[in-house]
Amino acid sequence: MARHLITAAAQMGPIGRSETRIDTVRRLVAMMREAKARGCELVVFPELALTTFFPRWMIEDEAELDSFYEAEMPCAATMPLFDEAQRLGIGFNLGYAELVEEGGVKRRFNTSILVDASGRIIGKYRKVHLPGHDAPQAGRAFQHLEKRYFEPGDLGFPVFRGFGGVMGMAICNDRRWPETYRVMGLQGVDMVMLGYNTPFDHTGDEAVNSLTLFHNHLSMQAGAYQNATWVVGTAKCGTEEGSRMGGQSVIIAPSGEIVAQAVTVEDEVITAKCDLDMGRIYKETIFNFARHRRPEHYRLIVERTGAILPPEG
Ligand code: CDT
Repeated sequence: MARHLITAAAQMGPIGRSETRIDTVRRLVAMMREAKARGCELVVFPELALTTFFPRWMIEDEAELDSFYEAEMPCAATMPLFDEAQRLGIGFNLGYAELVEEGGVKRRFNTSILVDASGRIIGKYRKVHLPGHDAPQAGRAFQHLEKRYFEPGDLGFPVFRGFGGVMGMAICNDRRWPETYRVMGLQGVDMVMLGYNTPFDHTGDEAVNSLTLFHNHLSMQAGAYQNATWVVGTAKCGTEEGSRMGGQSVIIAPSGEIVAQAVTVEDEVITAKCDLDMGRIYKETIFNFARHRRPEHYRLIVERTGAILPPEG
């Protein structure tokens, strides 16, 4: 029997700094309903989907900084999303800033969760690859202070059984690193869900910045194909508090082909009927890892040269 999973990427337009969780959750619920009306069983929301992308600012007041994080999930403000998921019988993947208190010490993560159709959290992931800086950079219109506001995820890249397959999560900058997909690929992942917030000015170099949308798809399409997995990439985009961010949310098949793509930079739901068995042909042939990967040789090459770079001269 084919394993079809009708999946939505629920792209978000900007969230203003003063927007409340209640307003934002209302937007998420509206898109969840639209996804359900289109027959979806799973909806993927963006990274940090409950607030504006606050790492663009240096925030010195701790109480103000804390206000962007969730100390509980669900809490009163996010409960309507869980209730609606349960009522509709639809699962979701949600990104948010997580605050944990351990022995009186605050720990902060850029987190996403996977919630099943009964409203139960069945998986959690904490972003491993944190871009940007830990201190403000001179001369920038917008900062990117993820290294200041989060610590690297400590959960690895786990996969979860659910939705008829093997499900994995990644968050934004993770999508640019082959290791992200490969670690999940080695665990037989069928679908990687990831949300992103990608400002166009993220490198400070105009030529590179102009390739922002190309690199967005390039990374995810390569990750999908090379690991024979579906990838659902969902943006928060548009001009948020003056910062322009890329959209073009996509659903990508294990062939590397884009099967659905957002055309606005606003709240927009895109859907696809994803055959979770579509990756099997690739997993059994060209990307049969057990037969064709040569990890012992990769290690030998690094050991012999003493480095990854070729020797000089
Ligand atoms: N949110 C996030 O990870 N954004 C980065 C761009 C900023 S790099 C300073 C990304 O890789 O899309």
